Amino acid sequence: MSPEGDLFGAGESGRKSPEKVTKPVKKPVAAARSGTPGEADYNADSIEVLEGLEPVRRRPGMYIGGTDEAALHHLFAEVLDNAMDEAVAGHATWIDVTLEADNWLTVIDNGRGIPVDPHPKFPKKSALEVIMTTLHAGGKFDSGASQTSGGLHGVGVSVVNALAEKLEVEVARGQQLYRQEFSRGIPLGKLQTLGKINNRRGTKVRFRPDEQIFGPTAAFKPARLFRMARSKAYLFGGVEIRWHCDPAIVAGTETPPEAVFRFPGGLKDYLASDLEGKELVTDQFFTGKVDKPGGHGSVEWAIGWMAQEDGFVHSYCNTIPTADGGTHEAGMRVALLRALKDHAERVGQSKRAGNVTTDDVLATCGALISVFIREPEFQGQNKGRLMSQEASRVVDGVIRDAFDHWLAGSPAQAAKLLDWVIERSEERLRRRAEKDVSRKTAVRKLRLPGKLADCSNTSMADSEIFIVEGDSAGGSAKQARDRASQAILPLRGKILNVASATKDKLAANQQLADLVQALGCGTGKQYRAAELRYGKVIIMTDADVDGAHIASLLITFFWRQMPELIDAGHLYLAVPPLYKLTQGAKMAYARNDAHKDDLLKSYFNTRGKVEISRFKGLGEMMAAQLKETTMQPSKRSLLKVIVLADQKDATADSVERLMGNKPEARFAFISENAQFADSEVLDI
Ligand code: 0R9
Repeated sequence: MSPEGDLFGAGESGRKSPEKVTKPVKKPVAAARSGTPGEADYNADSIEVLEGLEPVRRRPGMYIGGTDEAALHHLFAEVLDNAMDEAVAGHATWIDVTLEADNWLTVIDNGRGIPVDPHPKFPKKSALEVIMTTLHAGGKFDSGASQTSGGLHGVGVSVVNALAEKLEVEVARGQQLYRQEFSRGIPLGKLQTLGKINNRRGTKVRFRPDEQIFGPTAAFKPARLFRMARSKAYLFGGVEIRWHCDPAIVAGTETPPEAVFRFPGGLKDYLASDLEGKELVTDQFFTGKVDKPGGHGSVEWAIGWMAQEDGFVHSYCNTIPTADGGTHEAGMRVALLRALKDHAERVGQSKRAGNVTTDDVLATCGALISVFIREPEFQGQNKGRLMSQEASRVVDGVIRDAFDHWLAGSPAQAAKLLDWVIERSEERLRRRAEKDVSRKTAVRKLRLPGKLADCSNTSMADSEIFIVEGDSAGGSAKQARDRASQAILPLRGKILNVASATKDKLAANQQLADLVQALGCGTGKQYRAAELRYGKVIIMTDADVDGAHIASLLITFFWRQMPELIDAGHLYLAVPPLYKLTQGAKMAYARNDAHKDDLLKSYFNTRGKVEISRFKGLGEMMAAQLKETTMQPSKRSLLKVIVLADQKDATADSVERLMGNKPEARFAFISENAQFADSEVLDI
């Protein structure tokens, strides 16, 4: 490469960099070799280097987080960050990025140039060679200007060198042009002095990632490089980044082959491009930039509240994305919340704003925050969290003051924002309350008996439960029901007669325990009306004597254990048919013999033959029949079980006599009432 070549030609069209801090260059190291040595041409130094960078090649994941696409692009981030450091320190004004077709990537800056003086510790080597071949070497020579501590949070450019099949560095410094080449971290020769140059300075790094590490198909993605380069320009308004890409690679894509990124508006421009076309809560963004006195760092931010979208916070330290947030983000969150609450107090809204949290403030806001600090400390898996405590304090102070001013300066905007955030907090509380209810419901559902086929409605008013006897009736009822509003609880076998059972027997009875659990309202003194899960509790038994017996046992249970449930009018009896009557196209159901006789006389033609079939039980009915005759609210009849207020004692007495554990009382009752009894009819 000739010193008059185009190496830094790109810079001529750019702005001149300030020369203020350029150090006097010591005698350049003379080129030691004329040719380019092959890989096997190791000398003692190269073996030393190999040992130094060998861990990187052996375990790249430890240094760049893997060997995938993200890791590959980390190489670019590292080189770009070094160039950015030089720009942020005020020594470079432009950076040039070029992607070639065969995966060669070049980054050039117009900074001071990497120092080429002999290294104090290894006087035989230049500083440049040492930083290219020694892990974590950057800091040792760094005059302190480097703020990022290396793009990959300290791993340094030597890692890129170790993982590059080939890497070339050119430095223009002190009117001389220098060059050195490396392969897989090993110098292919000494630093060469190529000759004199005028009015140019800076560093160029050109490299091709090693296929041995990243695989033969790994290739830089132009769109990703483009985005990374553009975002750096947004983060530091004082730099111009020029993008070039072989047109063949981006043909047919949205990535242009050439672009210039220069955003003096900094984060404000960045946010404007991010939120382009989105509906905003306030017309203006809340933005600002404050340099700490004495050049000790700076804070820049841009925040906009969106009306429809979920929010995001993107934070950066020294232009490096801090994906896991950290102290700067924490400072911003606290500042926004406190300033907004202070404002709420000033405008007499402190009560409404009482429950507002940082999450409410940030829920729909797009926020960018960027800090520049010396010697930042990072933590986390990928060192993506800023830990420097100072950042939290500084950001909190700076943003709180500025937000106070912003809110006070435009009351209309502040009112809109405050309303918006308060609504978010109210909505959050509402959602939490709903979640609590559904969690409680879910917990209760878990405790429901296994054989209950519950309905999906959760409100008592919109749901009813059918207590049916036997699995086969339960099966028909499940098919016939409306799943949303009708639950089915099948009970198997005879129900315990609670009027004659001991307390122990009652407590041990699984059927009744299931029933109590399904209803959810407890029994006896523990009865809680508000917890009853169904508005109608419907006993549905066969329309025969056995069915009537079971119904009476269940009613007895409710009378003894949940009298309030009867008093409140929740207990019903279903009225299933006993007969089906057909005459030609005419059809009717009769619930008992008397009803059947009535229908025969009044509904059917008395001269014709009427077919009468008797249902053996609910389980034998087709689901559609059961639905139509007994369960469907619009067609069915229900009998409400009531106890007249003035007959409570008489009822208690009758239940005791009929159902109690004194057979002689029952016998007497039957003898007295036998004349009125109709064995097939249950009239309640
Ligand atoms: C194209 C990508 N650019 C770079 O990698 C790059 C590194 C770099 C640099 C310095 C200047 N420009 C750079 N570009 C530099 C110079 C001086 C002091 N610190 C930094 C100086 O002139 O005194 N360096 C980054 C690390 C080092 N230089 C060092 F460790 F070698 F000092």
